[in-house]
Amino acid sequence: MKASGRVGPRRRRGAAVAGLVGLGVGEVVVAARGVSLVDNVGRTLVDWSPRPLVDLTVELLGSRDKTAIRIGVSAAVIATVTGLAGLPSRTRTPAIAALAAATASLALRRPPRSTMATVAAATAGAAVTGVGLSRSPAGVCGDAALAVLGGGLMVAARALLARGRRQHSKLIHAANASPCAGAMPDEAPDDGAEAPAGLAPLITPIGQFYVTDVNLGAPLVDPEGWRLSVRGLVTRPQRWSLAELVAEAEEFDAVMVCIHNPVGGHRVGNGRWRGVPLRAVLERADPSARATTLVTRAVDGFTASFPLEPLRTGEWTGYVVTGLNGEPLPARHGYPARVFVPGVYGQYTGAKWLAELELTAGPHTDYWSPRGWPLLPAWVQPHARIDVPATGAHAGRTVSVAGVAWAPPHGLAGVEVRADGGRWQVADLARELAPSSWRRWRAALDLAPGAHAVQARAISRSGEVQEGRERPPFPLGASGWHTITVRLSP
Ligand SMILES: Nc1nc2c(c(=O)[nH]1)N[C@H]1C(S)=C(S)[C@@H](COP(=O)(O)O)O[C@H]1N2
Ligand SMILES: [Mo]
Repeated sequence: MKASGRVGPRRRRGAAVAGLVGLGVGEVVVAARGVSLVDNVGRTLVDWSPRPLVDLTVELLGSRDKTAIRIGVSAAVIATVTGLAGLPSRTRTPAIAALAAATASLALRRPPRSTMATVAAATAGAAVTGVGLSRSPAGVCGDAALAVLGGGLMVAARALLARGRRQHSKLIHAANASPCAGAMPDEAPDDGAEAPAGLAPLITPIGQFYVTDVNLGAPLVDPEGWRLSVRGLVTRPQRWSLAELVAEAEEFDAVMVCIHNPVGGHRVGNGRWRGVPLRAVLERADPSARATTLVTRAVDGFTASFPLEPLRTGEWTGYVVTGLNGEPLPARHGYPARVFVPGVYGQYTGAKWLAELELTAGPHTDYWSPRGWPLLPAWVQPHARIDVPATGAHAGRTVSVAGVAWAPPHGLAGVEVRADGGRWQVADLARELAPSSWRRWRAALDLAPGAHAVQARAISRSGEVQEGRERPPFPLGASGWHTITVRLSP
């Protein structure tokens, strides 16, 4: 074999396969510990991405962004291995070792970490890749067989991770079966609305509730050893067990909105939550007079902070949440506990997978602050979304329009609809569950044959009218009126 020189397509193909098999071996080794190298590297790259790139990815890919990141990271590792194929064998081995070390250190940058498993995986992956690169080039069939093996290992690793998640979810339910749960809602929520097909449910089912975070897979927290510590500038530091929190939790209905939610979008969910009021949690710890800021810190290193005063006085109502829709908080939504201040956009509303509440003096640099987002919590803007009818052709002259609208924390005062920039017409509102909850609405519009632009806007109880000017999510949340096109046949 030549020690260096030009790399032919066969050699490149063989190297790509070696990279894939090596990565597959590494993924299987860590998956047993519930970790993925690819996911953790992806998470670090997301951390390092400039905000406009993150915004663009969210806009273009929506909930498929995580799959795209996984594919991108895997492809980058394989491409790097392919690039190393041309090196003389003397330098190739240290280069592969360096690639493995870089992968491991990128994967270990942020908690939660599994150092031993990550190092073992990177080592195993590098060894397999090294062997693969030093063998003489195989034929198409040999490479194809190895590629299938590598792909199979990647799939097996995802299956192991999924099994770990299922076991965790059983653990969650076992830990919350018995008295500490108390999470079943007293009665099914009802707003009296006759819901046409296509209208969002009053309470968003957990499976449809949007998920947004800076991880590629949810951190799985063991409830047994978990404690919520309340520390920093307090006279009585606290350590809450999950059972203690659950025992004091109250039910509340509220909508949670991601600041990336576009006009008319679905990065929003209306939940029936259970949580301990932050005011009570703070009172027990007794913040010192110097404390000005409450930092909510998660096991993934994410933080979101609040000015302390409005939370202490109850001007802003917040909770340490332990339950959603009659169930313990699902892993993806922050099990075992998260902070939620209804009315504040998701990225400011508190940490999921809560590890501690820290009281500090002076402002705190949060996860999003260095990424250019405003420092203070941003408040959800009043918003009306049209769910019905679907854009497209309709028969008849009267079109029934329906949707959901929200204006937390003060509540929704009204929704108005109009066609083709005409007069705003008041919509009927279904019964309100709570001011912070969303409300379903409907209206009938009489329209002539042809195409019409139908719009809706929300008005909050504090007198705020939803802004019609279109703005992107950065920096204060998207604005503009949701507009659909309805076509009436002649
Ligand atoms: N620990 C942690 N908490 C977090 C985040 C995160 O990345 N890590 N993302 C925030 C953002 S941007 C939003 S919109 C909400 C989303 O909550 P959900 O996924 O339960 O809908 O969680 C917030 N809390
Ligand atoms: Mo978000």
